[in-house]
Amino acid sequence: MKTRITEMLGIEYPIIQGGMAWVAEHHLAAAVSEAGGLGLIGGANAPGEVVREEIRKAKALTKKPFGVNVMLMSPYADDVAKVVVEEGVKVVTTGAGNPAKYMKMWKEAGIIVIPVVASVALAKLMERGGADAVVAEGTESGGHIGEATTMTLVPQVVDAVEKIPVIAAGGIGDGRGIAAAFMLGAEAVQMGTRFVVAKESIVHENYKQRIIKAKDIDSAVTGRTHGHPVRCLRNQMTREYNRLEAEGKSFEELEYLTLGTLRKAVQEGDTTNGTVMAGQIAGLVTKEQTCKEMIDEMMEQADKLLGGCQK
Ligand code: TUI
Repeated sequence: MKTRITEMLGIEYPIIQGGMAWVAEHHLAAAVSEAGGLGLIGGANAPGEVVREEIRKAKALTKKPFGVNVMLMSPYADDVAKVVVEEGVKVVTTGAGNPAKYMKMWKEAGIIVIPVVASVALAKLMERGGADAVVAEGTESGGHIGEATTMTLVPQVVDAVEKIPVIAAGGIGDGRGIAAAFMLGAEAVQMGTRFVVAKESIVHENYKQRIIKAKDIDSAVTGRTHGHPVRCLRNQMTREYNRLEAEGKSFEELEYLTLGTLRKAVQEGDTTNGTVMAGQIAGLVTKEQTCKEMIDEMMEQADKLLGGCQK
């Protein structure tokens, strides 16, 4: 399935792994790239030197292309932005903000820049600023989210940009989701939740099992009232957060409640008091597989569905 995205990135399949904080480290990124997709290392809130080490470890595991996600709300975003240039990273995606101030440096270094956007306005701004593609991420996604759904956002972004290809994200977990994204005009997908449970993923087994056991209605959003909505699976933490949020507690007090809770869930397996970030598609994810098994299975399914449309 050749698209402008597979050609631009030099990958076999139009599947990009999300740059998930604490989850998207070198083992997962290398496994997705080895399986023919594009693996990403998530810069998240990590210092530049930690990200540099991750990049070097991924290079040791795969000769195929992989990328780095720069989380723009990170206090270390400036450092990580420089590290990707110094390490010769081929592809950079950005999240949770506007990457305009790094664009010139990245383009001069020959980096393929793909901002994640949650609105048409930012997509257009990014194209004018020199982005090579955009990821249009719907509110079904895990983690930090925008308002529009994938179904509504993707075709509007496809129509709004003039030249660059669009990657769909949010709520995609199998070949049907990939085929649907292509029907909306996307030329690749970005997926996070399904890859969290990959055999190569280093997240705690409790976290994987929480996703595997999740039902359709298990998704919750914290922080809406303060303009920093984060989607995760509901548990004691989200109930407590939403209770305090309804009481009108300040953003600072609520943030304190969630400090370090993603790490607690991912590394220590505390899925009761930790933050179990995952997208709404968690209910569809039912088994642990290798990244290659996942990608082969999804591409076969998508190919069958799209076969009749491509002729
Ligand atoms: O970035 C994400 N997802 C994330 S980042 C993250 S780390 C975090 N941890 C705790 C609390 C908050 C963040 C977890 N998940 N997705 C990409 C994304 N970007 N979704 C939405 C946006 C976005 C939103 C607003 C991009 C730009 C924007 O405004 C741009 C502007 O003009 O500032």
